Amino acid sequence: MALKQITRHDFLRLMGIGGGALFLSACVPDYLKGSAIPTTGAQAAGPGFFGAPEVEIALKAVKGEMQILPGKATKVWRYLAEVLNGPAESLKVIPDSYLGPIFNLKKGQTVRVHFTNELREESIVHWHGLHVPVEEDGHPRLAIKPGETYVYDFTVLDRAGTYWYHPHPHGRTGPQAYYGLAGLFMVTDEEEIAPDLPSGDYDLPLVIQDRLFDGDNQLVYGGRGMMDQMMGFLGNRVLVNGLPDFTLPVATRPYRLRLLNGSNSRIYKLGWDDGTSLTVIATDGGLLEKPIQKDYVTLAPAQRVELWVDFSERPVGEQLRLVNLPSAAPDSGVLFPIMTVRVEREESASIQLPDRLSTHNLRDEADAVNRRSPREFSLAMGMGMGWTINGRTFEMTATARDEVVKLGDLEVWQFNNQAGSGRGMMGGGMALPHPMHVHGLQYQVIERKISSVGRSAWDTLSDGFVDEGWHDTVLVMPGEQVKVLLKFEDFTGLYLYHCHNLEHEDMGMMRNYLVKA
Ligand SMILES: [Cu+2]
Repeated sequence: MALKQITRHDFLRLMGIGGGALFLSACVPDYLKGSAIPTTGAQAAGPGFFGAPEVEIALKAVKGEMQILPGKATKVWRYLAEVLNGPAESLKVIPDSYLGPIFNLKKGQTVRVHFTNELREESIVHWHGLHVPVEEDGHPRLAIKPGETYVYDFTVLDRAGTYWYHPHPHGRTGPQAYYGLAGLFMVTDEEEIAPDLPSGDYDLPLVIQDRLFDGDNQLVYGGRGMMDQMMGFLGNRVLVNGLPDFTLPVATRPYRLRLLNGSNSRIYKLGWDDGTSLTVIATDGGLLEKPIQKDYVTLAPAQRVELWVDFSERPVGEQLRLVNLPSAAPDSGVLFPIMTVRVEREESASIQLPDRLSTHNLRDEADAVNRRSPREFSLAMGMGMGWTINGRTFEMTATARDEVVKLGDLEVWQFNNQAGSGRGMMGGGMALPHPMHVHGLQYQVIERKISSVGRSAWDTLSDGFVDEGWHDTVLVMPGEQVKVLLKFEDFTGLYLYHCHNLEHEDMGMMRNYLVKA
């Protein structure tokens, strides 16, 4: 039995026992296990907590069907979940959607998730953006076989924000997410409650995904072979929360819209079709310090952005479209609709956009241990190997010498997207945008530099970058160098960093980094 990997029979038995059971294995090498370093503060019960968790959830990945388009139902893969113990509101189902239930947890809560794989292939769940120990992070080496259950134990340590969860088995993340395996993971805390933000029915998640359907209403994936892998999957139809032609009925008042780009590879340039600017209040890692106005927002795969949208000046009956504006992102030359908002009823609300949203304890680049020579990662097409990071592709448990970091260190990482030779997209110098994700932490984006070769494409998207605040995924355009500032706290062991274009990731544009004590 591998680490915390139990059979169905054990799962049922465990249910009878209740909390407190810990599944530790002797067969996993120490360096892979990682360890919990006690954190300061009374709140930090820490991972591998003892006693019963405050919230216990059974989650499973299954195959099913959804009515998405008129006519025949679409075969999908789904996450289903139920609360075994704890508040019922810990899970919220999005009606009529293949998306998994929304986890709805409070900072500081201890959580146990029993994940059962009912697919016909290996899978494992990654809690995207969360600061959890390595055994809870969904590394592909922990993937479980059909019929098996993996038990996650962790404390929600992150600040309030819109995180998410999705599969992470090596080589199959793209198709598994594409067929429907993904869900949001919301965290709330005291700081978030302080500013008067729209809540309840006025706080809405919007998961944006592109899909391709065949004439029989079935999802098509990988049909273009090598092209799909090199470019990343690009669909011809946008779904919001799993629904086509999404229309959002609203009242004449402010809303909080939480956007996740849950697409495999598509980059969106989001704007309102009447030119209204967007008010951004949060990023991957939660609320910004203060709202930011943008003409448009660039949202790469896995990124989240939250908007404050006030419909109070709009007459009942008015329609507004959120659209993808033309840009140099792959397959994005034309404007296409994302969703329609329809003002349906009068309603007054006394809340106003707060000047201040939260306080960030931002770090200073001057304090980084490698401030003079950042750790550099070259993103490029390798000869005959597809996309590479520093000339390497994924190895399940290996780290190179330059991928070992020290617990407690603050570091600067610099992603260098090679611009290519300018010989065209499919020539020797193919260059594409890469949304770079680092597991287990939130970082700051501190600097961008664009080469003259990449400048014209960059100019079509760069005003939409929201670099303020906390991030777990940053878009690195061809010819661009992006510096991020990250700190390795609390946990040692093997984490991942990779491109979140899921086809690039599945091809191996992913590596481990090892946090050593
Ligand atoms: Cu990539």
